Amino acid sequence: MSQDPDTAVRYDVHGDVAVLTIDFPPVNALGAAMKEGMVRRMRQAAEDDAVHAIVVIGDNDRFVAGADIREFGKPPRGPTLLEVQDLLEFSEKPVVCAIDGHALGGGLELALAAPFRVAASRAKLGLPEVNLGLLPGGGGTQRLTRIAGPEVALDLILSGKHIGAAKAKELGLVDEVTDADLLTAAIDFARRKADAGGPWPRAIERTDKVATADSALFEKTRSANAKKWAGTIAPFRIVDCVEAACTRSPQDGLEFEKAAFKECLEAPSRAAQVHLFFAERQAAKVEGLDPAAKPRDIAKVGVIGAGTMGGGIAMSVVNAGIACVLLEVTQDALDAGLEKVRGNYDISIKRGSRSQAQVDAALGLLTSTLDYDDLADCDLVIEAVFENMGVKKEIFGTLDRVTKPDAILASNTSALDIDEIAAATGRPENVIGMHFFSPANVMKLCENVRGTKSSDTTIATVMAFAKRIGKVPVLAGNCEGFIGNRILKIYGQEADLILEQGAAPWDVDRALKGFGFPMGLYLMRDMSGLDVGYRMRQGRIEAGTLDTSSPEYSPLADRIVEAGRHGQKTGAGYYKYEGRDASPDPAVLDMLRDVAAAKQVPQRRFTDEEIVEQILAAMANEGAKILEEGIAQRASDIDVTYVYGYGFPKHEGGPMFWAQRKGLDKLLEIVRANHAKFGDRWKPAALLEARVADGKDWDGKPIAGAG
Ligand code: T1G
Repeated sequence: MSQDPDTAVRYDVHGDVAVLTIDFPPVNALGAAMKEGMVRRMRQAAEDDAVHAIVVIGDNDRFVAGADIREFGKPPRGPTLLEVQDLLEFSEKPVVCAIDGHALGGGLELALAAPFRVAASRAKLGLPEVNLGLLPGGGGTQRLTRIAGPEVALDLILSGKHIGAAKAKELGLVDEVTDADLLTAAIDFARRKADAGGPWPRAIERTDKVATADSALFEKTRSANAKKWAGTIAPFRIVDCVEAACTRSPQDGLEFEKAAFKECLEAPSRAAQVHLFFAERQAAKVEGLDPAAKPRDIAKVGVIGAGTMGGGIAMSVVNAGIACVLLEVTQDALDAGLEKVRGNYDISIKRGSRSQAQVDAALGLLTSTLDYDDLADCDLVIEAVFENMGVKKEIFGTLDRVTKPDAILASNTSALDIDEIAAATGRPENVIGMHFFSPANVMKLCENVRGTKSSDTTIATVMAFAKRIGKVPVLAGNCEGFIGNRILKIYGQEADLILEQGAAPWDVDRALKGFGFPMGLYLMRDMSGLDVGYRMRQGRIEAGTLDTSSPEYSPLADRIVEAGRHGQKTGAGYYKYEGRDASPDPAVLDMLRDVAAAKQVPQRRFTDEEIVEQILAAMANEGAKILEEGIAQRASDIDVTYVYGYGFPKHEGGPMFWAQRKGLDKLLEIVRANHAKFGDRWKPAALLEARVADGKDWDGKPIAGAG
């Protein structure tokens, strides 16, 4: 949105203090107009003889949320951040940045270039660029390190976390914290500094915190994180920049950071992670909802089932400050569930991710019961029991009787038919799926599944509630597996069929890990246990819903379980184990060759790239079918689902982003070639063929330039 620089930054004078107010919706990002406005107003204040000090403050109760991410990849416009910072850093009159709301990324870097900072006690500060595949490119790696030291700088910049005003003051990032009116406090502070006289401090010239830096710190940080950072650039370059702040002159350090920032800006991971930034926000928006369907207020939540999922969901609820009643059917099960919850909190306290006070507050909101009548005043009830439709229907029938008429009833089912569950109640318009991911108190994704009769209010309410409890909500249509597990099935099926063509489980795991998945598929299966899947398949074979003669069915997993190999817990699965150490097992290869021979599958060798391309192409083709069926609202929702729920590497943007960046025409080529080779499971999605024919992207827009 182009805005007039003079409205983007207003100019007022309070006595002898100029106040520059940034008003650049939606979050006061450093857009071209805002930077131009800052340049104009700083010059105006410098030339105004009646002005002896300058305060910079943000309108809308926030300071500056960083660079305007919408401008990345486009030709730069207007003044640079550096030009604005120089006006603050070399001002003859004292400049005070008054921080409320957020000072993030370039916003905090702008403030660090000023000699002084006053923050409202509720303010949050941070350098979250790493979440975008970037690093602070406005001097943040240099100034923050010179103010707070390399250990603090590495912690803040590598994590991208936000810190509160009090912590920021403790670290020396702000000079004063106030609960009073921020503008008044900042003006008083500025006036006091003007009366005291200069010269004004410049963070970039400080040496006290860097002169004694432990040079081994940087190599230690790199090697400790090498595996986690594989495939990315920014974290490594952040360490290099913080090291440069300790080993180079201020100017050299700024130049070093500028080059490192450019490298990250141009890397493929930046486009992928910026895509996810906007995709995550888009996913929370539901197209076509009745605007009058406002989210209901959720003051009390019931959770049915105190197992791993139920306990994790209850924790997410009380962590967000919402009362929660956890229901189980036996006291033993309830006690065990509560014990697990307390254990999780103990770990958080030990790790320092939660304080004792925060845990006490959360547990103070958690009650437990064996009695359904205790759910009578809940606004939302989330069922999280095991995946048995009969049990779920019985529970929903009971909930329908005991809860208030407008209570929303949600199931945490990962694949079962929401309409069938809704039909067990007299209020299908209030029934919906809320599919959490284990561990539910940690994993960000909440896959909300709309039933045919789910009302717009029900949908709007659970989408808003998921955000409120810190989740990333995605809305899915009601089909088997919804978005995530439907693609997961294709992912596992294609990998299994690649094994039959000649790859070993450890080849596939190596390829997936090299692409950026946190863990290989077969190692993960061994960890979760192979017998659960076996029993489900046997049930479907007996029920006649799984055709073992189908080319999509691979008997290897069943042969492995029938050989008593249930995974890590039995010392053997796809791998053999010494404790938790997994190693390739020739016995599995023998089983695999027997399976391949019986199915007469032609054998071939695979490179890691070919394994990844085959599996991801199958996922993207299934994603196209999910899109054309309206199960997902937009391609980026599929990316959000897979990144936040299934560990798809953020620096690759998600399966649909991966395909689009490869080229939908290239994807169609791969799918068509496999269709000719393997038959129907590789039938190209009609939407994919249409998009390629029209030269459009997944969402039907003309293909934009890469990046
Ligand atoms: N640029 C452009 N648009 C942004 C934006 C930004 N920095 N931040 C948010 N938006 C949009 C967002 O897409 C949404 O749009 C609306 O604002 C509300 O956002 C040089 C290079 C500030 C904590 O990473 O963390 O500085 O969907 O829903 O929940 O070193 O936005 O309404 O159309 O998130 O109140 C570094 C990113 C940039 C901060 C507010 N800064 N933003 O949260 O609102 S890189 C960031 C946030 C940088 C320098 C480098 C959050 C927020 P729409 P929202 P919110």
